[in-house]
Amino acid sequence: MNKTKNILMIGLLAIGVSNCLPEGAVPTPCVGSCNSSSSSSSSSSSSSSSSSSSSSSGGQAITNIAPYAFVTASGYNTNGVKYYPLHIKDGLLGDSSNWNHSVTWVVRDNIDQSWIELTWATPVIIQSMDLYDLATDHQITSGEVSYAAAESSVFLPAVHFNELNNDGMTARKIAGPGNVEVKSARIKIFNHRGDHAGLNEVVVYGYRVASKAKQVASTTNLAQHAKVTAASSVYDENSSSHIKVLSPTNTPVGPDNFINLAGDYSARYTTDGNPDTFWVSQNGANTFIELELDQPACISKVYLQDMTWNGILLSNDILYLGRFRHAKVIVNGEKIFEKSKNNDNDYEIIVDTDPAIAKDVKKIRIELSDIYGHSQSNVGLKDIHITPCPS
Ligand SMILES: [Ca+2]
Ligand SMILES: [Ca+2]
Repeated sequence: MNKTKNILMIGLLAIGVSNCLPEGAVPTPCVGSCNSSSSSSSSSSSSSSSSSSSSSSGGQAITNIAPYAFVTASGYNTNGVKYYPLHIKDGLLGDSSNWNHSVTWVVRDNIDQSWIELTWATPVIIQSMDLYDLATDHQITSGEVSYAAAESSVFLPAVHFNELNNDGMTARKIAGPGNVEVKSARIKIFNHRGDHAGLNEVVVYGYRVASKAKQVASTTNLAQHAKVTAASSVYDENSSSHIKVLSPTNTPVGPDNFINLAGDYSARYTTDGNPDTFWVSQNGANTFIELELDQPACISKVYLQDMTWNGILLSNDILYLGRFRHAKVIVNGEKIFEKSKNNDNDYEIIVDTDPAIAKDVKKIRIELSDIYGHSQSNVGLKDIHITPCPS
């Protein structure tokens, strides 16, 4: 199976095609020394999905903290479809039957200098990390993970790893820095097999240090450190059975329950800081999205970037979108802050909160209403910016 040809076809097809995953590819058998681990590695053993999600350290539970990291990368494949960096923390795994452009990160150019980095809002403790390779015959064959110390920003000695498991569904475990507080983890690719490389998913076992969790820099966008936990149904939802969900024990399971997260217009894209990606709901005046933080934070403003008038390219048609005049922000399920646009031409709403009330926020629900424009049903958001309270 020629995956390179396949990805080019996907790119051509995907100029606007977004309501289906590419077809035509079949599961590719593992070729070459797929399970080789002949050379030594300083990383720990390679092939088991970790099951830890509830052990504790220092009184804080060890969980997957990847969803609460902001993800940046040296680049991503923009060949028609977009293999965005944030796909490594969406809890979704694509299988080997296609490229799964909406749940994987893929690089195409300068592969062996490529990197992807997870950064947390405040210091974290990391016990270990699971890396899931792309589920294609293209494979990362060596690399390293380096962790930046929270206090000094100096990178700790890197942890080298050899080839990732080529099935894309089996993790390779990488050692963490243990008790040293860090603020980011950078995964670098040194060698690969095939024409592309990337990751299906990254799971990071650790916790954000609770005693320092309020020391958020004023420039931090807390939305980028929040997990999208629920949203109105998504236009053009992608219901492919090729996508698996990482369960709470980080085992790939069936395609249930991933609505609103997979797909090209999913709710994830409101938290990536990228105005070119967006969430489109088809619920009109009942549109909502819910975000969750791993540690309580004080929030002072919620900035909502509306869609533009012009609509978005969908398959061969333009989908003309509605817009919203009114936004309601509900924190921790009880306190409500709201705001209306002054002018229908405004492309944003900034909802101010009361820091005396919104001081220990973990859950943020945003409701959009008073719809106008080209559609009474399809509204959405390009991006969300949540500003922490001044320290
Ligand atoms: Ca993923
Ligand atoms: Ca976005």
